[in-house]
Amino acid sequence: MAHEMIRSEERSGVAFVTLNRPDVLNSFNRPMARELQAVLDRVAGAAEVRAVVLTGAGRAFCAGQDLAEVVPPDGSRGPEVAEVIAESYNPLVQRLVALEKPVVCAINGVAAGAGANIALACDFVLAAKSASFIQAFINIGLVPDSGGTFFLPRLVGMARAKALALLGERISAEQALAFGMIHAVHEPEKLMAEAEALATRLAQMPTLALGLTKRALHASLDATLESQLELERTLQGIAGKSHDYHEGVKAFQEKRKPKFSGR
Ligand code: T3D
Repeated sequence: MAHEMIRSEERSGVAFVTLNRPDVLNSFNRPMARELQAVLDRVAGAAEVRAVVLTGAGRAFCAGQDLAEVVPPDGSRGPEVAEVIAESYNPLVQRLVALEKPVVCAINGVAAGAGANIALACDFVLAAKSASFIQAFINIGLVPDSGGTFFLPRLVGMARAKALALLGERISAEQALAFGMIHAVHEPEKLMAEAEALATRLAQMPTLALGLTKRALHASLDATLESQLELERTLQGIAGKSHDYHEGVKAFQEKRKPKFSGR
């Protein structure tokens, strides 16, 4: 695609999306956030894309907001912080959560600030052993954004979430794994192959059911048992009418591997 700050290519049903501002550790300025939003919109509407890998170019995953954009070194006035959140980060996190296709985030280096929290909005986070995570906000006098105050306590518990957000210290990929913040850690040279293998496997699964499962799990975070049971009934009603459900059952009965089309 003709994007500059976001590279995007597709193969075997997987969209590989790369944050591409390596000189500033792939930090987000507003054009890059807009490009990523546009890529996610395209992926959402492309039936042939059945899984996504999100990663960063160069030595970092993402250093969060480009601080030169919001506080220009020449002393000129940058955009309002709340405006940047509304335009850049909230729509990104909402798109990642609402995308009814699995997103594998491959953390190839440091993930700081909004970069760390955008990763947490993905469905699987794989990190290189050399990668690290920092809730960098407090170090510059800000509060965590991009869903950090929502996802962190749910993933790691309140005590660890407070330590991460209030101290702003860097933690290693291994620590993030031990905290239950991420899915797996790999040797740096194997990270992309592992991410591709997982995404390719997901791209051959029943995409509709994966998307509905993702929707149900997210809805459970602020649901009652009653509302969740009702949602499961509704979503199962949709999945039960899918081509892949019929193929799955037929394959089971015929003692063969199912061939899911995503429909
Ligand atoms: O509008 C708003 O502000 C609201 C939005 C908030 C969302 C947020 O994400 S707030 C948090 C913003 N991010 C940070 O505060 C992180 C700042 N960066 C760092 O703390 C460190 O760079 C890292 C821990 C991420 C990595 O450290 P290190 O030692 O590996 O690299 P470095 O030398 O600090 O950085 C390398 C280059 O990238 C350097 O440029 P130079 O000197 O080579 O020309 C550095 O200035 C640049 N860079 C790193 N992070 C950012 C950045 N440039 C702009 N913005 C950045 N966030």
